[in-house]
Amino acid sequence: MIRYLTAGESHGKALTTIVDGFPSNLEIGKKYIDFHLKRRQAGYGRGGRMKIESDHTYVLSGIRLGKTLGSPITLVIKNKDWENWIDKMSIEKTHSQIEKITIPRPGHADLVGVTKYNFDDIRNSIERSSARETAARVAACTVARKFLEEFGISVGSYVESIGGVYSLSEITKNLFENKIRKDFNAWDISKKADKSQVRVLEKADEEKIIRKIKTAKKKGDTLGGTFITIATGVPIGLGSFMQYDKRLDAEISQSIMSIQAVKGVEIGLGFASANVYGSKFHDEIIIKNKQLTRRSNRAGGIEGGISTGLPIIVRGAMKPISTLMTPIKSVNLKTMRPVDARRERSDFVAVPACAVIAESMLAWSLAKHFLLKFGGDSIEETKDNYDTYLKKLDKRITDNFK
Ligand code: EPS
Repeated sequence: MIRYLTAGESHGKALTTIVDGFPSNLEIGKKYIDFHLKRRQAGYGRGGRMKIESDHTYVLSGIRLGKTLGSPITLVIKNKDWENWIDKMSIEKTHSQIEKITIPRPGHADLVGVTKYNFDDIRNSIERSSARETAARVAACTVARKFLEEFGISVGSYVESIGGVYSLSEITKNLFENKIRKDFNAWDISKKADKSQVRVLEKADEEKIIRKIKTAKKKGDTLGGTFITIATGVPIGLGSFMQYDKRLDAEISQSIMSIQAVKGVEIGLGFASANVYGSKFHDEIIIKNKQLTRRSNRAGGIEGGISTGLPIIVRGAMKPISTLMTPIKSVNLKTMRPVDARRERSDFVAVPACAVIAESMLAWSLAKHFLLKFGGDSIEETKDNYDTYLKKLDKRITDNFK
């Protein structure tokens, strides 16, 4: 069983993650992890913080001579901005006058955090609830991504809309209709999206979306959006219907929903499926090139909590960032009087980054189920287990139903 924890405050000295349970001999290096960390930092609409940080990892354990040891992998990402926060984030009591934050931002974890944890300073809530934590997640999940690559499984993502302005790509339609090339690779989609400042696939739509973000910025407002994350090369059989918590769709939904500011997740055509006849939704089972397959993939690659062997398609919705430069109303907890919510340096839009985080989280969920099914102590043993499964797969149905 793989697992990871993250630790660290947004303006603390560093973010840390311990990744546990991956087999030995997986080839991975700092460069590969840093590459994906950099992708998380990009995107038009981010705030001043991303100009300060240049996220990269310090590997403290678990990797030797370019390969995993099977031991816990410790990754540290320093917060450069900490230098500017040494007093405010002091571990020891300090004699400096530290301003307490008393005005919560609607939509952020400020009010629930101080209520739940009995704080007298909203800063104590802000620090850990901040999406800065996702840098550590991306680092951890990049180990999972590399692991999946060894088995021909890749993940990718793109932005579908920001602030209601859509970039509708043929690719989305073709994915749901199972009309994609056999050698289609989810990572190729990400590579294409990464070329756009807002991570859309249609270059022509980029301008419209940037204009919308500029308008939001001018108004001191923020925007959210939707993104799609995909995995290809996933074999049939990951997940299970035997128990509620073994369902692959449940696992994936939780991991996407756990990303800060995500408010909606759907697998396949999700919500749209509720509005159509069954005959217009379900993926017909057909034989193509002597193999069982589906006419469409509206289920998004999962039926009965188990992967079908078609691409996994997940759509996520991110709410607008809750820190507004033209704030909405709140209450000063010190005076209990109505006031404007507090301004805090933040992003205006972070949907492009959120898509990268979601693709990383998807990689983690898939690696977890892959290892539950095929896990060995070394990568070689895991490959043997997987190869045996694949070899017998086609014969299973034909033999059983003879
Ligand atoms: C950050 C995500 C956002 C940024 C943060 C860095 O976090 P939050 O959820 O708190 O808005 O705004 O930067 C800051 C906290 C800051 O001081 O600018 C990230 O993804 O790294």
